[in-house]
Amino acid sequence: MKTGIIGLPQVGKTSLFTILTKVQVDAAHHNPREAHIGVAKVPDDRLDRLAALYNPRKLIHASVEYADVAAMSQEALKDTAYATALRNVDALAHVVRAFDDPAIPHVGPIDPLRDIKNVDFDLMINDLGQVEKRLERVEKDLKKMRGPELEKEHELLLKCKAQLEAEKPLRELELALEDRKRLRGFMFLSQKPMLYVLNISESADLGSDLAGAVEKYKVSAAAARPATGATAVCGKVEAELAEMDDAEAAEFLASYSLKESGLVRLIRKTYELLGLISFFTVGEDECRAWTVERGIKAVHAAGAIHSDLEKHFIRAETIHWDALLEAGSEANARAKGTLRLEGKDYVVKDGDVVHIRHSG
Ligand SMILES: Nc1nc2c(ncn2[C@@H]2O[C@H](COP(=O)(O)OP(=O)(O)OP(=O)(O)O)[C@@H](O)[C@H]2O)c(=O)[nH]1
Ligand SMILES: [Mg+2]
Repeated sequence: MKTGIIGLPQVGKTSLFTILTKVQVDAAHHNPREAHIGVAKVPDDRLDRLAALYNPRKLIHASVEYADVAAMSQEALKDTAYATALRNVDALAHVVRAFDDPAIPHVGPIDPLRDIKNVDFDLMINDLGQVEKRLERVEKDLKKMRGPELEKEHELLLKCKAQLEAEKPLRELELALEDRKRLRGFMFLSQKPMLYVLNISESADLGSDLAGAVEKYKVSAAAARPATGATAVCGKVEAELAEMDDAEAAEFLASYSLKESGLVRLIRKTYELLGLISFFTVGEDECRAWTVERGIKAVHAAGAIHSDLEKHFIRAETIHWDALLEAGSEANARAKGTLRLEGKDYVVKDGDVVHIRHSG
């Protein structure tokens, strides 16, 4: 699962990418049409607290992948390499300029909602081009020979076309599973989940400025649409934070009356938007977060750990992370009856601690 960091020129995409993934970008020696790829650790206080209980030799957090792509424009989207890099991501994080800085040019006055609409529009135009190209082909083929599958595709493409012409992104189209499969190969840009990331100015009251930014810049309505979210960061402060050790960072955050870095929220939001959850495995050897899709059944979650565990699955010993902390140990939890034995079809919850019993 990969999230593409997109946005207009000079809004802070690469800065954010670097802070998130610690991957240094050498702009001078890089083809701007290619994406940089990096991995960010998903901060998880629940896992940290479990680790404090087990004191494991290894502690492994979940991770999410980010891709930093060149600035968005109609022109850039015409470039096949650029469009392909974008199509290959699973979600988009659109970094929107909301910070003041006369030294960094921007297209006109600072207006996040305008930028959001413009970039969304460019994505939809690109999809519309794809749809029209395919429609032309399908209509030609239909003239030669009618077939039920082709007719269904035709109908679906017309639906997409109408949606895009109404300036609505494809992610808002309600589709049956079959139709979603039919569209999969197109990797439409406006169908991907979208997170708007407001990059705001540094201020003395950054805590409440971050909390209020989505509202202040009138992005709440846009963010409330299906498969869409919004959050705010302050790139400048995050860059300073990235240079500090944990104790310094905590003090620095407190001085801005912040509980956590904006980046932590950004990563968590990305995770949510991608429909991902974490479950944990714990022990003295290793405490680890595993990433799975929301709604996954225990037997398939076991497969995320190892395919043998899925094949030879018997039961999943399960307890929610906070119940385990409260009990103090698995033995206590078993005695209290809070450690449950779940079968194959149990739907794993975010924050479950799972131990797979298997016959392998
Ligand atoms: N004041 C201020 N400047 C920032 C912030 N974030 C980035 N910048 C500056 O803006 C400039 C562009 O930052 P980048 O991170 O390269 O932006 P980008 O979106 O990757 O730019 P392109 O890839 O060229 O489109 C740099 O000079 C940064 O130092 C911020 O939060 N506040
Ligand atoms: Mg950049």
